[in-house]
Parts: sequence; structure tokens; C-alpha cells
Amino acid sequence: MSLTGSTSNRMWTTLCFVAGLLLCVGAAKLPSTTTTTTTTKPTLTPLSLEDLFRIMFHRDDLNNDGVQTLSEFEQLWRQADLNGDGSITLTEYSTTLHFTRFVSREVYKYLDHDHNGVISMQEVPRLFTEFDTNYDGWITEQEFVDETFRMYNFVKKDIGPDKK
Ligand SMILES: [Ca+2]
Ligand SMILES: [Ca+2]
Ligand SMILES: [Ca+2]
Repeated sequence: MSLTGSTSNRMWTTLCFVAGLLLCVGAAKLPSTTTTTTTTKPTLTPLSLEDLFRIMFHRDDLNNDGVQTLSEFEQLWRQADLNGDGSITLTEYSTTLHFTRFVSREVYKYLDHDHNGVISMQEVPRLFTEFDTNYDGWITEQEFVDETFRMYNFVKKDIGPDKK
């Protein structure tokens, strides 16, 4: 695997990852354009990665009860299976999650344990247990944030400057 431009590459990767998340969040959360009538310019505080991961968690908590169940998790993956053939390809994955294709490929690689290039619906319960680290059948917000950080660090490491 050949890489060009080490530090800028890493920065670009991080940027892409965050941009992907923002797009994700934007697509899920933003209401149709309503202009507020405030006269003062709102002060925007930058979101930390953790904030973004927490927003993603609540986006995926479909019934808003504060935990993600396997059934919610499967529902999300079924939505990603755009052609309904029982497996989620990289293209379907990146389309659904609004990641850039570059970042999607790295995250997909992380999730596709057997590296056969396809994530089948049968693999989804296994993915669920990766997030449900205490195996109690629920993904809590903290479990989701922790696993997403692991994923994020994997993506950074895998395409970081030290990798030849
Ligand atoms: Ca829920
Ligand atoms: Ca499919
Ligand atoms: Ca749990």
C-alpha cells in the first residue's frame, strides 16, 4: 500500500472522517430550512468527536429510549441494503452513511471481519456484540461512543503516516 504525504494525509483523513460524520448528522437531524428570526449571530462552538458520536447514537436509537437493541441495529443495516439482496456492499454502505468513499472503505474494512468484501445480514448480530461490550443485549450511549472511538482509531492507524 503506497502512501503519499504523511502528515497532510493524516489530517486529510481526520477531516474526511469528521466531514463524513457531519454529513451524516446533517442528513439525519437538520429540519427543512427554517430561518430563525434572531438578530444576533449565534455563537457556534465546535463539536468534539465525542459529541458527534453521541449525536450519531441518538440518531440510531430509533425509538428514543436511550439504548439501541439488536432489532434497531438490524433495521438500520436493512436500510443500508439498498437492493435488498441480504448483503451490504461498500457502495451501499457509503451511500447510506454519507461518508466519503475513502473513509467508508476503511471503516468497512474494520467491520468486514472475514475480509470477503461483503457484510451479510447474518453478520449483523456479530457486529452488534462488538458495540454491546458487556453482552447485556443493549448498546448504551457509552458503549457506542467507545466502540466508535475504537473504529476511528483503527481508521487513523491504518492509513496513518507510519504505515508502509
Ligand atoms: Ca432504542
Ligand atoms: Ca445489497
Ligand atoms: Ca451493553
